[in-house]
Amino acid sequence: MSSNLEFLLESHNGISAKIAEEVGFKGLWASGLAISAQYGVRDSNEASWTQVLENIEFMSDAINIPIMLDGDTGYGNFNNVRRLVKKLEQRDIAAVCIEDKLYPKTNSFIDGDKQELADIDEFCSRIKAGKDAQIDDDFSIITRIEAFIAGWGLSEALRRAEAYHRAGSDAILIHSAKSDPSEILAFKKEWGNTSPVIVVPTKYYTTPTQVLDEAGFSIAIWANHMIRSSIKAMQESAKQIYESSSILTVEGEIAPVKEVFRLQGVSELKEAEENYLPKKEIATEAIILAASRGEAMGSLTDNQPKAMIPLKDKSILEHISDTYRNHGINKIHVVRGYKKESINFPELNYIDNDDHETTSELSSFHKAIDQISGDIVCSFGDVLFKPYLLQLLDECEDDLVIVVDTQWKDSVNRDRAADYVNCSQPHSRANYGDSIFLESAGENLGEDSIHGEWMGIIKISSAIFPTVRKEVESLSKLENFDSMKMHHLLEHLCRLKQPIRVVYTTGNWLDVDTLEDVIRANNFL
Ligand code: SPV
Ligand code: MG
Repeated sequence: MSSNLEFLLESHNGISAKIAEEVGFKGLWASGLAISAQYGVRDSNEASWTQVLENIEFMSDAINIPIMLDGDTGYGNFNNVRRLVKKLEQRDIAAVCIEDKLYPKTNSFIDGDKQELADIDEFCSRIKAGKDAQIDDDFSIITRIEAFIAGWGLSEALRRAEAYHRAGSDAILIHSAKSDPSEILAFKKEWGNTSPVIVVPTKYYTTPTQVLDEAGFSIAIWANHMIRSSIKAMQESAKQIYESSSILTVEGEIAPVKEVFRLQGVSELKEAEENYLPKKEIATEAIILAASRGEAMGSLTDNQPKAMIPLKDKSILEHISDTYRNHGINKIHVVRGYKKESINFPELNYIDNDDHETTSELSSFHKAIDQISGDIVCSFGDVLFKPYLLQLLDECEDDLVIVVDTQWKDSVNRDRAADYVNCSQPHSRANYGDSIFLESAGENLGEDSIHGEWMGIIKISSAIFPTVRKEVESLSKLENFDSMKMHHLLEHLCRLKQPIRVVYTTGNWLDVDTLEDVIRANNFL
């Protein structure tokens, strides 16, 4: 097939424009029908022309390919068209198509044969005024001939095409409501190459595209397929959610929230924030416990600890320290142990646990708090989490705060050692604003008493810090200290009636323990 024929896809708002651009369309048709429909109104100029302008401005901002606006009849006479052209150029719109009917228009597929056509001379005045108004030579005015739609024949269509061409029209859109292409082919045969001809095969959709190409048409417009596909998808989801009173079954069938963010360009905003926003000065320091090897990772940890395993473009440890830094925590201490020489980023502070082979988490923490005394947030070198969790900690004034995932039942840690917690109230019974405190923590809590899984993130204020240090000191005297984990400290503090505030949340973190987790982490980031 020769490649003369180009295609425009209908779009009706910023996100549909973006999607069309991403799949490869070189240009878009901002359909009047679809824009009206997404506003929930009829294609009868019920949406005002400024509402259309506002909509198309969002589309234009979202993409870099040209847009042809379906400008209906031009929203009035010559004066309205010239003002429209001016406003479209200001919004970087490449072309407008105006049809030879009267304002307010009706969609061509609703009793088209009863529709009144514009007087030819009057319509030509709209074309001329539009062409005179444009500043950019590349702006195009397409004239749409509705003669076939309104029940007139080929000679009327040609008579109009001649007149519009003489008035300055850049291309003709020849419309037809027939289910075969006979009308548009007959027109093209007579019109030849006098000016480019555009078609809208909505009704004669069974016509092979090759036929349109061979006939010499310049552009085929797929005029309403984005709005129609989204209507069907929304109807199916709405029905399913309504009938099941749940969102569980649709979850796998709809775009993930992450995809919404991607289409909105959230990552660009994150970068811009880095560039423009003043860096927050936060006194809090971070401790990352990263001394262990991570045996479950196999040969990936032969020469480096788990925290140094690369995920996407950087190591787990760099992802974690970036999360802290992006939150304004710049003083970051890393407790190293296994293959400590492989961790040497200059911007991080290091504390070594040279007994890493015979000791556990609490021993690493002990070594760290010997050297620090301020407000801290502590987390593990294999736990990725979203910055939002640090925000949750900030919002809590309490001296000791932990973040707990309520979705412990679905956790990938289900068959592994996980830090379960029992709290003063389960999430399900807590009211907004209730303060919830830790009652007990451990790997072996009974199912009935588990209220969530601790993500390993704890905030310790400078006010409580001396107490915590004293308690870690006293635990360090115990025979089994070397095998103690952080949850033993939590449990110990609970027994001492030291309030540990619990912040419940759902997801937004990932414990990277196994090779499958590495794959999960790639999606998480
Ligand atoms: C539109 O998409 O709004 C059009 C094409 O004008 S049609 O609906 O076929 O008239
Ligand atoms: Mg239209």
